[in-house]
Amino acid sequence: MSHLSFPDAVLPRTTIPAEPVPIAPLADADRKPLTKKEVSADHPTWCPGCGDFSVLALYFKLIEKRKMWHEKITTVAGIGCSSRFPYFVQAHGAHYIHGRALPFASGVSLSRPDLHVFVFGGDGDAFSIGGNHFNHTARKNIKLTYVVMDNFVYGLTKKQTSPTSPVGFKSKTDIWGSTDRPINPLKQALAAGATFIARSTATNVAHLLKMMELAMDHDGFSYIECLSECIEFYPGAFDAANPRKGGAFNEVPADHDVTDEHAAYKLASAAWPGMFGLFYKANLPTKNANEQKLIADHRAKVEGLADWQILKKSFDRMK
Ligand SMILES: Cc1ncc(C[n+]2csc(CCOP(=O)(O)OP(=O)(O)O)c2C)c(N)n1
Ligand code: SF4
Ligand SMILES: [Mg+2]
Repeated sequence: MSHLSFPDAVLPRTTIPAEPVPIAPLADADRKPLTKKEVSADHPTWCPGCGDFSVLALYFKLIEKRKMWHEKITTVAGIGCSSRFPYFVQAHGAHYIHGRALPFASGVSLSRPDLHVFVFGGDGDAFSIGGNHFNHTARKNIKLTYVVMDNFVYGLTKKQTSPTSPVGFKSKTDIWGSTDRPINPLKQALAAGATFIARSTATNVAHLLKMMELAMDHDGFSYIECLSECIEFYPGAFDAANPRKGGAFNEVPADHDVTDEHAAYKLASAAWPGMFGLFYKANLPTKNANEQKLIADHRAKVEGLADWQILKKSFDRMK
């Protein structure tokens, strides 16, 4: 007996089936909603009191409420304090390159129609380095939800002026105060062709959750501008929008026609602290649907053909 063989008495008695036995997947109706404990990963490394905590907590709530399962949750971000988001979600996701979260998320969205992709990030990631991608993802109407946690500053790199910092904001890049007019993210989203535009704040949790649900249900590019305070480098930035700090949370008027682009633009021009709610929603074809149609049309043209016949057709076209 070689040292590699075993006497019969110690051989395992389990019979290995020739074919793996498939485990029947649980029907969605039989699955329990994921709790925060089941979907939260590493302990968030944000500063205590950072507005981003509440956005994360609401995302967990949304996952539970809308019965999203681990295999369907896709959270993408770029770089920044806010962009650490996917680290803290125990599911699929990517912490991608600075400003490039949207192209990455677009690829996921276009190739996996069964998923709803969420993208989270900051004002620098969205409107500085990622500004071009914001415009193109909006105009292409790629189905995903983008929540910009806007704190009017670069938090991760310790206080530089961002595209949304107000004139006069003193930072490491503008020690005498910024002289550049900030962008208005709502107007930019409208001009770029976004088909869902909402505004909320991390301090009004019921409102933000409602906006996230509406955004998720939108068939197209849904954008939420969410004020989220950086208590370290811009404390008090959003007090004017917080009734608990003596401010006013002015909602978009109930009679606002969300399909009216010009009315949305006008509302987006309201004086600081502006309005909160759904500004604009249009039902237009998504790139996802357009691409699926293109693929289906091409497949129909070559149905039943062998690979060599498809190749020959291509060569014939080139003649
Ligand atoms: C290509 C590149 N340029 C610059 C940086 C440095 N950087 C990291 S995060 C950041 C800005 C983050 O600001 P924001 O998106 O507003 O996120 P916040 O930290 O405020 O949440 C910058 C400039 C980088 N990581 N990569
Ligand atoms: S630096 Fe600002 S944005 Fe970053 S974690 Fe701290 S409070 Fe939040
Ligand atoms: Mg920021």
